[in-house]
Amino acid sequence: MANFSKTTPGSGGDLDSEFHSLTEYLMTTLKDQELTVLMSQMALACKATSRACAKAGIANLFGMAGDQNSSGDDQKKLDVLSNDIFVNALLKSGSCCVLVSEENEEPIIVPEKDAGRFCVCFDPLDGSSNIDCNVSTGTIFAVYEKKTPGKLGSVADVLRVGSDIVAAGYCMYGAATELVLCFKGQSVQRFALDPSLGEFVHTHSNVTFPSGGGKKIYSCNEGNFPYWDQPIKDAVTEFKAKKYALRYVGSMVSDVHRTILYGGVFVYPADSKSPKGKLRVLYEGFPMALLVECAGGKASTGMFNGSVQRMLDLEPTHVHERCPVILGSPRDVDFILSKYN
Ligand code: AHM
Ligand code: MG
Repeated sequence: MANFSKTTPGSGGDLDSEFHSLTEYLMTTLKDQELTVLMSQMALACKATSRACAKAGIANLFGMAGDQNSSGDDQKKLDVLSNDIFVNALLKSGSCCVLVSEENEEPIIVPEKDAGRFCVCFDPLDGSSNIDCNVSTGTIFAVYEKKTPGKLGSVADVLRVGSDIVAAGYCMYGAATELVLCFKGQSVQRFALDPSLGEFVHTHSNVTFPSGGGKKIYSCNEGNFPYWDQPIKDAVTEFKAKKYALRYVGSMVSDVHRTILYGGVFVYPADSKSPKGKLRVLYEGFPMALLVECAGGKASTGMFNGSVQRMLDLEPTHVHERCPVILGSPRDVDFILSKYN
């Protein structure tokens, strides 16, 4: 059996005779058939979405679909297609009872005959503003185990603290397609899609933030500076004085991926225009917070509803609720939070 606790070199090239796949990882480490099937279907949907993004130009998939999503944002063709891909794959898995998607106003309650133990909250294609100009986008997801009695799931199964999440991950559709995963109590793992094999190949174990905080990078939409509270303004002003670099893709998956690998901090704070911030708790804030914490980082809301809170301690009351996000290396998150003292 492969030892997934050690860092393995990138593999899966045409001449390699030994590599470890996501399928092997799931089957040998999870010991839970229903969760394995769920994650396999999730990976299949990521591959199909990756293919759709790669072919968008030639398949006429750029542009608007002509409708709006749960938050009133205009939907793009790829938003709609990727949502259909994930909903269909997860419904067919037989392991889900509730699905919450950014693209669906109401949670999908899976009929009893097809229902399983898990609830999945996901943003099928995050970073919509980047779709048409071919900048990286991504899928973000969190998995909960059903807690209410009976086979039929309910919204109460997903409106709970983030620390109840049993698995979280994101798939980045960039120069390469990468899947980054974390199961509760386990370390963060990276897989890259080998298109010629059609399989996610294991590339890195025990992904952690660089020691000491890593590169000095802050990542935020600084155009919102005038609307931030004073502690966030002070922190960003000091980052500049300390010669931090500003890096901001505008796709949460890319910005968080870089933050975990290189270090620094990603911030989407509350502001006077959006007092709850922009990003959604269930399928943006929570899964990223779990991954960041599992990688040795910190995730906070900053000042929110009167106190500075660990993000995973929030208890949302609505499936599309938003929260401010401050996540990254302890060095930089603690520095920002110290401004609230
Ligand atoms: P979306 O779900 O509509 O794509 O919005 C979420 C995205 C995140 O990926 C990103 O961090 C943020 O919105 C960027 O927002 P802004 O354009 O305000 O900087
Ligand atoms: Mg989104």
